[in-house]
Amino acid sequence: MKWSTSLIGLFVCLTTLVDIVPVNGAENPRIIIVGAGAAGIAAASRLYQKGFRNITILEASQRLGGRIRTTPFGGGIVELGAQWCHGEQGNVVYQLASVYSGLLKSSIIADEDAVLIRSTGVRVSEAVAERLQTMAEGIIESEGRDTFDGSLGEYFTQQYWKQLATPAFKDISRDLAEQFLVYYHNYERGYTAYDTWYEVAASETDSYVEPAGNQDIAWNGRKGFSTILDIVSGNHPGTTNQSLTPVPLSKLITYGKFVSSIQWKGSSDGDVIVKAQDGTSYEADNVIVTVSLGVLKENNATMFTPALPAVNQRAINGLYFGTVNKIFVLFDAPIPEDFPNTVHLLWYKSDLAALRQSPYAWAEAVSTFFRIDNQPNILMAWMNGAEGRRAEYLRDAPIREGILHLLKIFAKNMTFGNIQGLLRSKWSSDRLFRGSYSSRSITTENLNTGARALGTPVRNAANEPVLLFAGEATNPIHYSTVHGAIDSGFREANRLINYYS
Ligand SMILES: Cc1cc2nc3c(=O)[nH]c(=O)nc-3n(C[C@H](O)[C@H](O)[C@H](O)COP(=O)(O)OP(=O)(O)OC[C@H]3O[C@@H](n4cnc5c(N)ncnc54)[C@H](O)[C@@H]3O)c2cc1C
Ligand SMILES: *[C@@H]1O[C@H](CO)[C@@H](O)[C@H](O)[C@H]1NC(C)=O
Ligand SMILES: *[C@@H]1O[C@H](CO)[C@@H](O)[C@H](O)[C@H]1NC(C)=O
Ligand SMILES: *[C@@H]1O[C@H](CO)[C@@H](O)[C@H](O)[C@H]1NC(C)=O
Ligand SMILES: CC(=O)N[C@H]1CO[C@H](CO)[C@@H](O)[C@@H]1O
Repeated sequence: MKWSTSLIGLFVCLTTLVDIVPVNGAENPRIIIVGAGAAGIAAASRLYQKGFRNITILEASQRLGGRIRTTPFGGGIVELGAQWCHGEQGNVVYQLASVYSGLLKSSIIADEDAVLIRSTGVRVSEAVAERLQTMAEGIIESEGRDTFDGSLGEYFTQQYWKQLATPAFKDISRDLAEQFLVYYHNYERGYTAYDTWYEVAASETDSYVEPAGNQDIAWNGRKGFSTILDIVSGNHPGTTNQSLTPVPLSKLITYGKFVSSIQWKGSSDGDVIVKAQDGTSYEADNVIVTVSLGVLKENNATMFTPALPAVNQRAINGLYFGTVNKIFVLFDAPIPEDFPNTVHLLWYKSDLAALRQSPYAWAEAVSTFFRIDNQPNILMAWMNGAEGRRAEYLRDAPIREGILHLLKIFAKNMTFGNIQGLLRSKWSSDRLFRGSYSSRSITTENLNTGARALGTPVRNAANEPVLLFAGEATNPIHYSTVHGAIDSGFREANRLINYYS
């Protein structure tokens, strides 16, 4: 770090003014942010608001947003990544976006209860479905998990069969109970991004704290969820918040820079040296790394020189990074009116066995069909687990046939239009992500690590935070979400703001 004490003193005097008078010139600390996803943009914006001007965002792809990936399709947009704002209170996405009228609205999936359909095409009665769902959610949220020494799968199945043995559930057939269990596991592994709940500890050190309020809030407008990036950076048209200076993102971001090496110690002048795969090299006083946990896992051996401290390494190894994918199917006619907003698939054992022997075996990955907001001709399927990950390598044709096969089974009596187009995510095979979002496995707990460990800043000999980590996986209470990513970006920007003040 090249700031002399006198300069720091000067900066202290200026900090009260910087909101209005940005500090310019070479004395500005040079800050590199790796990754232009939600966390990177939030960090850049917070620093910019506080007068930092020498900010460079290195982004490997040619677009901003990362796992916010709003994509034109079917005359409107779909979200290949983040889709819903989950909750209102204590959710920075809601807090920032709800001041603009008409941007957010309750999603159609919040309007009605999910419908369970069995592989005979018969629906489970609403009352029974609700009792089963409430019971299952109760087990997931129960305090007994905390003291259970085993996997979530073991805990859940034990509790589930215990409940089913009680008089309250004596009307539920063994068949239905088994079908529900298989579906619920499939859904849950998509929702929380792991392959099976037997690899997840029942008791988690980092427990997700759910922001209160509606968990299914959708976006209106042409830019969908990516609107939040405009809002965070003061670039949303009609921004009236005078206290937010528009951040010139196109000037700060350099695209096509896959950062392959960060030398955080040992340079002659104490600079951090960041190298991109194309051979270009950058110097900085501080670097905020926001790449996904999947990217960190894959590149850990070569990305940092010297190797990261044990606390960060253990977190990279121990935290889990799972995959969930989406398929959007565009029909030339609206989805039939009888088709519910959310449909969970319940398999009879023999039907599932037949599926596994069929050319559509991959389709076991699908737990749920959703209608999506503002797009009456589009159906969305979620693909979970290892089968869903493998399906990334299939061509579109077998995916399309598999979807039609599922609809023939679960929507027997309904007539869909012709398929006009297919769009799907491939989060695992994409080297810029290597998965969808972070979660916790038994290894996470055994290594006694977590989001805080991953987010521990790396300091040089002078105790300056030279290498900082943001991104959803570093958020101990809001991991796996956009609000978690934004909070983490603000957190690391604040760390530098405090350090320099
Ligand atoms: C299918 C899916 C559904 C989701 N649904 C929701 C939802 O409904 N609601 C919700 O709140 N959240 C949801 N999420 C989670 C949410 O999208 C993420 O938590 C959040 O967007 C992560 O932001 P980030 O900034 O931490 O990381 P990222 O968005 O991954 O940003 C990191 C950036 O770094 C870049 N990069 C990677 N490697 C390098 C490198 N070596 N050098 C330079 N740049 C690099 C990447 O291209 C990327 O732009 C979903 C995610 C997925 C995948
Ligand atoms: C950032 O710092 C570098 C090195 O001191 C300097 O060359 C460059 O002009 C600075 N950029 C801005 C925008 O201040
Ligand atoms: C299809 O069957 C379900 C229940 O089995 C019923 O609710 C729905 O109305 C039927 N739809 C049509 C188009 O017949
Ligand atoms: C305006 O921006 C400031 C700084 O980011 C923030 O604290 C405040 O909540 C914002 N106000 C509104 C109404 O969005
Ligand atoms: C943090 C860390 O070093 N983890 C892994 C890095 O990559 C090598 C090789 O892939 C693994 O063996 C390490 O455990």
